[in-house]
Amino acid sequence: MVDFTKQPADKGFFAPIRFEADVYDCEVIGKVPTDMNGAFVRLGGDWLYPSNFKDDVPFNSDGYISMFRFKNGTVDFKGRWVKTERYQKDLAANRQLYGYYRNPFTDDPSVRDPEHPNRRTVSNTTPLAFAGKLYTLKEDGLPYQINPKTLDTIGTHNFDGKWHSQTFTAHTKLDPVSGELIAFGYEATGLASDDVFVYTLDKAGQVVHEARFKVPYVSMIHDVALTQKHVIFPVFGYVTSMERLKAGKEHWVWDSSKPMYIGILPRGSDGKDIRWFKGPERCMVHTCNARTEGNRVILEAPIADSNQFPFFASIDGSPWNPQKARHYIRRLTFDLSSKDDSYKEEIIIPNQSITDLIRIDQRYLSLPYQYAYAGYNDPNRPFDEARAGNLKGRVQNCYGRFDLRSGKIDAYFAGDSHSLQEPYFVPRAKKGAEGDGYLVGVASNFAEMRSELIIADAQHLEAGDIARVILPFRASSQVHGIWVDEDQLPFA
Ligand code: V55
Ligand code: FE
Repeated sequence: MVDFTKQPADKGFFAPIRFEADVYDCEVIGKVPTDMNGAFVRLGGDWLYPSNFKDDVPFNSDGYISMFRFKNGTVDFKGRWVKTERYQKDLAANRQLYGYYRNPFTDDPSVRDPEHPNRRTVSNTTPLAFAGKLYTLKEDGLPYQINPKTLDTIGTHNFDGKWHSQTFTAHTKLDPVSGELIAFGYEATGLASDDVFVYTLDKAGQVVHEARFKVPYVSMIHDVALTQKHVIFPVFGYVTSMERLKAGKEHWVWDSSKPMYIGILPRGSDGKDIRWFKGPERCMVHTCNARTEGNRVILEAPIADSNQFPFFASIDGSPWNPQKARHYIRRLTFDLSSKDDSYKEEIIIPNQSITDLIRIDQRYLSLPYQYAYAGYNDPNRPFDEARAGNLKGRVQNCYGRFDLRSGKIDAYFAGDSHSLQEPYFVPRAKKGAEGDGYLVGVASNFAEMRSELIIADAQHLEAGDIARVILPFRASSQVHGIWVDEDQLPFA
């Protein structure tokens, strides 16, 4: 029997949905472009059983994968839990056997295994389609392979034993020039370990290169950035230790005394020549894009001044500061010919804070580019406050296309009772000018208590959407979503 009254935060639009779904030929408002063939695949969490801890974090909920499958102007929807080892054990026991997010010491003795923390992953963060296979990713475990036709879970994947890290990041980087995938794992040799292993996988999905290095301090390396020459690793304020884990605490705590370190690893290096730059307290969970120009490495990212997550506590007990949690798109410039370890920071879009769920035209990853896409809230747009419930204060009512050269913003407004999840840029064709394509993303319609997939012309956001795919229910909430072309996966 399940008792969700223990989780006061998970109500309204954030309550678990608790069912698996199939909707054939979804209702559509407008017209779905017939040149969109493939799927928008989303991953997030939906608690099978609630956490045993009131102060646990949402990142600990069971992985749930869903997809909007596009074929010749029609869309089918499918949603399935990721049937992890943990999901199966919980379901067999009819209760939550696992404890806090990333703390195996708080697990039930029947499953407690701190030597193999990756076996308790919920696999709830990002879908990955690579070399003809579909995976779900979470940074504390190995990928789970998923059947792209049925969304059934196949099992964990270790790349023929060549993936030596215990963990696999949620944010891989596909080089659009070489077709290689750069991926890594941190806490690679065990809980709170300072080892990072970095891998290159070729187009066929084979591991072809490994690099290893140690971090200045153990931190959440959620995302990296890729250039044609370098991989960039941010290390900042979220800290952990074996002591705090053994004491039964949450994995991460924010330490504002920690400088941000940025590690720049030459691609192809074995890890020994990683170079660390150092700056003031910052929070950079996600990156936007980066490039190497001669001796300079240039990185753009949504960056906050301090702890961006209200649910991770401060090490000194100070309250969460919402002002310092706001993200602005900033540019960091690193001079590889300099002798010191400092870098330059500029805010390039100073008049609009955004969510850190930022996207680009992936065909321009690691290359010079112009546009970024992200959700944000414009308080000057009409807002149906009476119906917003617990979405109030966290509504994102716009998608913006941010021109990083001119600072100009082209905005899509979703409506007075809609909050937008992370967008994704879908190019119109395999090759083409940057930004020519569609922007897609799921809106939570809190007036109707249903989810809607928005499809807009990415070059004319202000014009409104081309189509909305309507679900007759709330879809489980998303962390990240990706567009997958028809020919990338065996959907049939
Ligand atoms: C993030 C999300 C996670 C996680 C670590 O958004 C970082 C950042 C959904 O899980 O485990
Ligand atoms: Fe992420």
